[in-house]
Amino acid sequence: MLRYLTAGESHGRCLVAVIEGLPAGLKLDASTIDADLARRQSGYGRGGRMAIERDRVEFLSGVRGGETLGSPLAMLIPNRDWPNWERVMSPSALQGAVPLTCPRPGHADLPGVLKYGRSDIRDILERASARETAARMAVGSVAKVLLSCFGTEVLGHVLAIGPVRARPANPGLAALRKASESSPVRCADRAASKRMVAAIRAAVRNRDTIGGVVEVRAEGLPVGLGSHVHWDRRLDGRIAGAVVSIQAFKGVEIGDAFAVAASPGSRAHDEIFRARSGGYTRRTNRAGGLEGGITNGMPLVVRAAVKPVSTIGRPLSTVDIRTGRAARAIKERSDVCMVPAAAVVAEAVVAVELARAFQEKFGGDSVDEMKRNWRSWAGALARR
Ligand code: EPS
Repeated sequence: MLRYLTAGESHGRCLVAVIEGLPAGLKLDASTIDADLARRQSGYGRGGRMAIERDRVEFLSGVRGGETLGSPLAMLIPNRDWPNWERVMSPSALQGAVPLTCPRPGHADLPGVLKYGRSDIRDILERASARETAARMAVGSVAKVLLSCFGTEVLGHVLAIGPVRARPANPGLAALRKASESSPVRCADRAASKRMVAAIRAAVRNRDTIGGVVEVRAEGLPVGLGSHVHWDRRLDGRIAGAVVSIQAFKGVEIGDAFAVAASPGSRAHDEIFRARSGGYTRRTNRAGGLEGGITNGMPLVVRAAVKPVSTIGRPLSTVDIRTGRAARAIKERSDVCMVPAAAVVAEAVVAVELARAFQEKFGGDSVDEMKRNWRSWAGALARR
């Protein structure tokens, strides 16, 4: 089974990711992963930290001569900010670390200190921080390399920032990639991109933060990934769980879920037709590529809501956990908007879930074995 863990604090020495269950023979080059790490760092609205970090991955194990071995793949991403934090984040005696005691509403600060019995909020925020998504991005990047062996591509882009929404369009993945990757906010609609940048500027002026909506699309998926038979094998549930597990994500829909909830059944589903080339096809994709937790051969469409960053320049009311008195929340260096980064992190976690589903369906200890099983499945489907 493909699975992974990450370790690392935001201002600690480094981030680490370990992936287990990758097939042998996957061609991996650190530069591919570094390119995705750079995508995650870009986007209008990021704070001062991104000027410090230049995320790069180092393979610690699991790769030899540019190919995976089937053994655990361990990756390390150094934190360039570490020298500035060595004293505050030291694993041994702390020197000059002032405890943070005013929790931010919306952050893990308060439930975290209560749950873990801590008196310094830093003990919570360091791991709750979205810095951890750099490690998840590296894992997702490897998953995308595996998916590309089977002609599957995944892309995250931005649909809305604050009140500004992109015009609905579905130009296909290649055109969507070109347009969104050249936008400062990762949005394929150029006019909306400009208004999104203006909305972020307004948030900066107001010393506020701003959230948005991202979308992940995957094309080239075979029919039959996931399963209807058990709740934890339904691919829609796994994808939704993975997406809302990303820092600051609060909501998710698959296909046109929320619009469909307001439609009659006769306009909620995707009618089935015989394809000219054999097999089956649809003229709509309201289900977003999944029926009964199983891929149906249509593109996967996942959208998600990202809340505004909870570190706000004009802090909200809170209670000081040391004194019990009313106070203002912590104001640390942070991002004003991280929705463009959130889109690529969502892409990464969806890619991981899809790669897991591929591995379950096509098995195999090597990429070649997986490919044989995949081709045989495609042949069997063509005869249905
Ligand atoms: C974050 C706060 C900021 C962000 C950080 C997430 O960092 P700092 O506190 O060092 O200014 O830049 O995101 C990253 C470092 C990153 O790589 O995405 C937070 O509190 O969640």
